[in-house]
Amino acid sequence: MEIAQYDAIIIGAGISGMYQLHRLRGLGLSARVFEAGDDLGGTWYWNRYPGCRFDSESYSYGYSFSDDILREWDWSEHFAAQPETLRYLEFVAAKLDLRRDIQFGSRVESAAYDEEANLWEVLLADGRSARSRIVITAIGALSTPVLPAIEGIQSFRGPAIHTGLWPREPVEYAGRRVAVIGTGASGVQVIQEMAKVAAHLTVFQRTPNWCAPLHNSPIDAESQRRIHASYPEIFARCRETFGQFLHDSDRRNALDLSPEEREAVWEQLYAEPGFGIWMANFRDVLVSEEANRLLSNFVARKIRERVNDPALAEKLIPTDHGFGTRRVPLETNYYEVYNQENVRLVDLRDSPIQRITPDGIQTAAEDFAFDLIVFATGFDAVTGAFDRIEFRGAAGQTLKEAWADGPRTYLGLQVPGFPNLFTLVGPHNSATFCNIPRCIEQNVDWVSGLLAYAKERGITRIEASEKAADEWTEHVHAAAGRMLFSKVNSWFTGVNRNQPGHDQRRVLLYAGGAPAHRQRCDEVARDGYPGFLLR
Ligand code: N01
Repeated sequence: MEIAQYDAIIIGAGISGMYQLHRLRGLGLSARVFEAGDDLGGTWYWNRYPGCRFDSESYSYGYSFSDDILREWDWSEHFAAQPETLRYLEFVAAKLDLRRDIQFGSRVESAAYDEEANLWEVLLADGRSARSRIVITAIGALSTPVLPAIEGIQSFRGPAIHTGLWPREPVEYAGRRVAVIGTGASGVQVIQEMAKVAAHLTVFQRTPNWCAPLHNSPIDAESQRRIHASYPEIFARCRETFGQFLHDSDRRNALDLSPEEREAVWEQLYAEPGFGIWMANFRDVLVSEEANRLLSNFVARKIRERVNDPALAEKLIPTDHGFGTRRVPLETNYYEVYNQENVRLVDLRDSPIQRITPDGIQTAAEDFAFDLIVFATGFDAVTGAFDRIEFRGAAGQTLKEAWADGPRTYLGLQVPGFPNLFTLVGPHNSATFCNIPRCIEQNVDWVSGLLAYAKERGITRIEASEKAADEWTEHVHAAAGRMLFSKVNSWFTGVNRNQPGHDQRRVLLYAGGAPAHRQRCDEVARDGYPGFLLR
């Protein structure tokens, strides 16, 4: 059987894979996208749980590269829900005629570099294979769902579904007895949605998170007109902010202001839509324990005001980490849900789950019966999607082995020993800590620039040097070390209590900010790609 060969193979047909395909076509390269799902959309294909929506302003999230796409698409809400985002990505795919180069239902199992041929051999789960000179991973940072390590998990008789593997068919929850395990961003969204109609909703919380109001609203005709007229300013603003959100940090320090002055700012941020309370806050609140404590006290007061039962409010207030040191779930009436008769919080710190039974969940204190269990238990973040594929590099070493002591990359985009392999959304580049399509576009554009440079010069082998990777990795560690989040267990630091070997914190994210990452990448491009061995 003849093995298909392409200039480039892209793994994943989400936001990054779709745009990368478009750019490779523009370079005149043949490309094939292998996508595990039956359709495109990545995150927005898999996470179709009730309540799933943006925490980024819709118009700051869409692709910026095409005036036609911008002109022809109207977002209906300031923070659009998942079905609309998926429709948007389908619209983009149709507009750019992307589907003809995407192969669905094609999970990549391994990719091995053949030094002699200077080609990657990519093997799919169904046994088919293909070859290419270049492999580009577009596999997401939060795409490997993890079920909780709870005894009896397979024994439950009813539907038991992870938020990140939500089926296309409707799941009945109105009038049912529902359990939700997990209170991260996914849990919060699903809880506040299902609580509206479930007969009874029981939330199993192990660690409370600091949540803040989303303040979503429909986009009226006048706002729509203004958004369309100001796309250049919207994207220019995003380019300059730390996480490429519309919210830019306040240059002042909370600790330099009087209590009245900083409280006035916090009141305003808490009342504004989106991530302002996290991203537009004083610049010391995510680096100074004292400033962070003051902000946490402010948000704790808000939670106490919103939850009627004072003892319950205390259970919802984090005590083991400060505001913003884990990803802040944005919410709509999340805290008020706990004032409803049909909702109950089970604090697993008081009574841990012992097992899942055919009828429901058993804690140390009680037996619960359910019709549906929702696992909002998160992902094997950032490196999980890489670990699922066996990447074998030039010296026969696997990527998993190369990253055994933590990821080591150059610019978060390449790894020594893995020539012509590019990681669009992966450890140590800004995309994992970003209004993600903004950083995706940045990374895709940069990789495409490098491939164009190589094509013009007849370069067929691109590999990051050991020295460049050491320096970048050291820089990434130093940037993370300054931030309070690096001292907290969460997916940011790679801690996952459901997975053996994931109990130590690792440096996964680039915390130097998206503008700094772009500047560094642009300098490298301008200077002829120092740090890469080009042949
Ligand atoms: O996952 P998480 P997520 N028993 O890891 C709990 C993005 N996102 O899917 O903290 C009981 O944050 C776990 O408890 P603990 C966003 O970047 C974006 O919610 O480990 N509980 C935690 O509460 C987000 O940060 C959007 O003690 C268990 C929860 O499950 C990222 O995805 C929307 C448990 C997991 O929280 C991940 O969010 C949604 C167990 N055995 C997500 N195991 C938007 O943009 C785990 N937990 C809108």
